Amino acid sequence: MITKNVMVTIAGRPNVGKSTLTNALVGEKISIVSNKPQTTRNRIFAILNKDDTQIVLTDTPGFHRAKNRLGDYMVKCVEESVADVDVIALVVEPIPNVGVQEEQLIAKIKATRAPSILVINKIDTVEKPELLEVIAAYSAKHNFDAIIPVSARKKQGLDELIEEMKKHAIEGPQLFPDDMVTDQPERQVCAEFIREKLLLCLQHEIPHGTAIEITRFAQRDSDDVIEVEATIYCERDSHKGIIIGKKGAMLKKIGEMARKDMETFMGAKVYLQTWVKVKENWRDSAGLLRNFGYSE
Ligand SMILES: Nc1nc2c(ncn2[C@@H]2O[C@H](COP(=O)(O)OP(=O)(O)O)[C@@H](O)[C@H]2O)c(=O)[nH]1
Ligand SMILES: [Mg+2]
Repeated sequence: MITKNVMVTIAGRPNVGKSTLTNALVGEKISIVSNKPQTTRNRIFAILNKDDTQIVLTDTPGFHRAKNRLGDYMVKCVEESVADVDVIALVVEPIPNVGVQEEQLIAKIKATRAPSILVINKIDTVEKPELLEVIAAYSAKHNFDAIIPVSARKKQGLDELIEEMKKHAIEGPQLFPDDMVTDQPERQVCAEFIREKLLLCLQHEIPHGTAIEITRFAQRDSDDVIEVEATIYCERDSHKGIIIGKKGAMLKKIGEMARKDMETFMGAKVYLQTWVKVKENWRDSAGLLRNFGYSE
């Protein structure tokens, strides 16, 4: 029986592993991951129930300077998520000096006076003495309620982190139903899987200039297969050619990988069809941003 809840914002610079950690904590892939900054565009709720407590994690786009309307929206998502939370989990690299972005986030944490957990991620990449230096460097900057070293990738330290989050839970209603792992609709998660594969397969600015629109999302009556039709928007004709690839090879590869993730997420077979279209400057068009789900 759920009798308590806690809202936790996962904060941190791009690429520290916020989305990987969110997925590892929930045990399902909800938030897409890549080695490129600004992978996450929306605020995403991830929900996990542990004993009597519902933990609602907020994965956010990393904090950055907005260069266009899409950027404005992403920054707003971060600011709003820091405004109304019970606990802030600051995720950092296992590097023993506190970077400028971390300094800024720590200043925000101090300003909100919210309880804070320092999560030192990627401990699979360092030795113990180095980790101790990281702990010392951050302890000197802020009196964190707890410091938890983890490896989101290797799933180490997660139970300790969950226990720490639970300590901040308050008596209250169950906010989301038992079987709900995210507030994102399935079609949105599916769109994100395609974007993740674009980030994985394509270089430089191309994936950052893409957006996905799911134009059909329906379960077939005859065999329960879910039919998904998606249009990938990009900013230039030359990008379109690259996304499609020689004889359609790239688009096929992207589609196959995305389909597998969709099938795992929804527990059903998926029939995916994809198209590529050019829409210049969509990142600065309020109307198009709304179409792609990047608005309140
Ligand atoms: N070695 C290692 N890499 C990790 C770990 N967690 C995340 N990563 C990698 O760091 C990169 C950024 O991860 P992501 O979750 O997208 O970061 P975000 O931008 O903070 O959401 C990806 O290439 C991940 O595979 C970890 O615990 N160990
Ligand atoms: Mg992310």
